[in-house]
Amino acid sequence: MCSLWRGSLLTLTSSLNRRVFQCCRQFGRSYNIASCMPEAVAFQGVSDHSGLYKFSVNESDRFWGAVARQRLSWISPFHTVQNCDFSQGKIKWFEGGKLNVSVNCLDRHVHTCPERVALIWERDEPGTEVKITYRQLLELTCRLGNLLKRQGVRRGDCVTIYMPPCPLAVASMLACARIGAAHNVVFAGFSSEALADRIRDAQSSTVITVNQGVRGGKVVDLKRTVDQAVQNCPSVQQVLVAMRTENTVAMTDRDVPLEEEMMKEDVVCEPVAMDSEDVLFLLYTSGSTGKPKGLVHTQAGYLLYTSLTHRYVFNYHDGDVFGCVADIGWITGHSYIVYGALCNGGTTVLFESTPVYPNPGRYWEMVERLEINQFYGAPTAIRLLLKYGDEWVQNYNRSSLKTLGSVGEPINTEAWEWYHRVVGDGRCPVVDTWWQTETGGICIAPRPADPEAEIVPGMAMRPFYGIKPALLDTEGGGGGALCISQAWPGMARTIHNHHQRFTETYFQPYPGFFFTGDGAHRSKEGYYQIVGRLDDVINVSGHRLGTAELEDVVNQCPAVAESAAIGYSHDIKGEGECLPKTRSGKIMRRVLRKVVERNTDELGDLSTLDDPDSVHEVIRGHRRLRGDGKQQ
Ligand code: 6R9
Repeated sequence: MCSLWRGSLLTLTSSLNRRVFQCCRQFGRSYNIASCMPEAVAFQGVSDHSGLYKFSVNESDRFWGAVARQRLSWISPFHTVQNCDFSQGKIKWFEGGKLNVSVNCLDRHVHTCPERVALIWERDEPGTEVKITYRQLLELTCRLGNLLKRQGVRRGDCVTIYMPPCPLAVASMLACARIGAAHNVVFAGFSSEALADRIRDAQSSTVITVNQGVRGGKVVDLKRTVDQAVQNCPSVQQVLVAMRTENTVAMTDRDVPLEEEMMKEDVVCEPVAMDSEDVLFLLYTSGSTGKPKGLVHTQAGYLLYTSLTHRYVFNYHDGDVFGCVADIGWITGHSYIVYGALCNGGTTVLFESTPVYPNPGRYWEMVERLEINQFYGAPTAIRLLLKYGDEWVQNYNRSSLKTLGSVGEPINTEAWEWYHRVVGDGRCPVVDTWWQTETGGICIAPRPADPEAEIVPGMAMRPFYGIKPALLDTEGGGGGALCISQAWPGMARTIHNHHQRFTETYFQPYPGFFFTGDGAHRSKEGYYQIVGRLDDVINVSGHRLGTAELEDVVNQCPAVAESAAIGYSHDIKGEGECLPKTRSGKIMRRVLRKVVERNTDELGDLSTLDDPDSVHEVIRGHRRLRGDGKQQ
């Protein structure tokens, strides 16, 4: 009896062992799919990352339906997950659903953790950060929402916000969302003409600004720029002015002192039930042609997509401090400083300064002081800091860092390696995230992936859940025009007032696909590498070369801080260290092209340039190189 018992137990344990072993083999590495994404437990047959990815693209309705029901708070449920037709540029998600974005970003966290810090405002003056809890941010938002209503702003109106990163800017965005108005944030480095263009196109009656901005120790008269802009904007009836500095500014009848008036308002503001496809915001982005496009993002799909990518690309967990150093005036600020991070109940940093103020250690001193866990920045800043040497980084404790992110341009291998080895001490995954204003959120990035999956330097690598890339017009070697072959919830819905331009730009070049305007390669492992804008592709002796690849080589030279490669009909003979760059750090190649084509009378719209003088310097340098204009 006893031996029988022992025998059967042995049989039982050995069969269990075998089952466990099979289970591990079947799952590749042994991990629980719930650790990949809790929602995935309900997806039959999904047991690892690649299974989940396949499910997300093959069963896209089921995937997005489940995620939307679980991650967002709905006032009324949606009846249709998606209703999209690329041939008409029709993109609709979660129709029938009603929700309020500010409730998803604020109220529900106030219920569970009112004293959690929502925003850390890293002011220009180092060491003077201000922390705002979820409860405080909800109060600010409600007061502002009530003030906007008192000033006549209605559901469907569009409010232009011209402010540097600060809590009142975030509260302004959320106040619009709360009362059903759209916002149009204009980067507070744009000229009065660029601002006026955007106010006019958005038909705003209300502008919110600050008296002055402070950046890199310099005071900028933002209210004055608004005054100049609104002279040419008949739609504007009022300008709300917050006080960033103590200096008084001239106020007109049109101007409303923001803090003073909002303090008169109630801290409760009833959120409006918005349809999933109502407009959340417009965001203008310069096209390669000149006239900026007001891309339109809507409520539910955008919020869901930014929160999901924020959670899984950066492996963001409750309690982490998320440090994105972009400006709120760009899509990166909208999606990862504001909407994605707050929807996840995150603590998010608002960075007002520059990477080199008061010295090139600023980012890392801030990482130490705020104990930042995810740092998200631009290659252009990384390249700049790399040239100042490792000491500026090593002076500070960066042990809080878990993930490093890069966005905006291809990150060259030298900068990637430095970011990984020096900033991250070789222990943090670096996620090179590819996306656009048009895509709403990150579309290609090394994470999420299987645990421990490899990351190749300088490659965005893996499509996110629901993203199905396609390379068209391929010319052997796996390169081509990067398109996306099915809709995802975060994509832009139209260009404000120009739906035809929307379909022409994004859906007509490759019928049936969304065309990104970028070129990409796919490696034999299936990883994507972005090679830059397609209009920047250089053809040398019949070989298709990406600007990024050339710049990569030039940047290896220690004397070069940054470079931009462009194609023209002569040999490239030298390098410029002074580049026409936009305020977000992108090199304006169309300007360089005009210079080398000697077409300097037709440089086009330069309003987004950080330093317009750089163009003249490039022109002078180019003339010297060509041997003309030697005297200049
Ligand atoms: C998020 C953002 C979009 C354009 C995009 C591409 C370039 C962005 C990139 C990248 C290579 C990356 N871009 N991320 N290129 N690798 N990781 O920057 O939006 O301002 O609209 O610019 O930026 O050319 O098409 P946006």
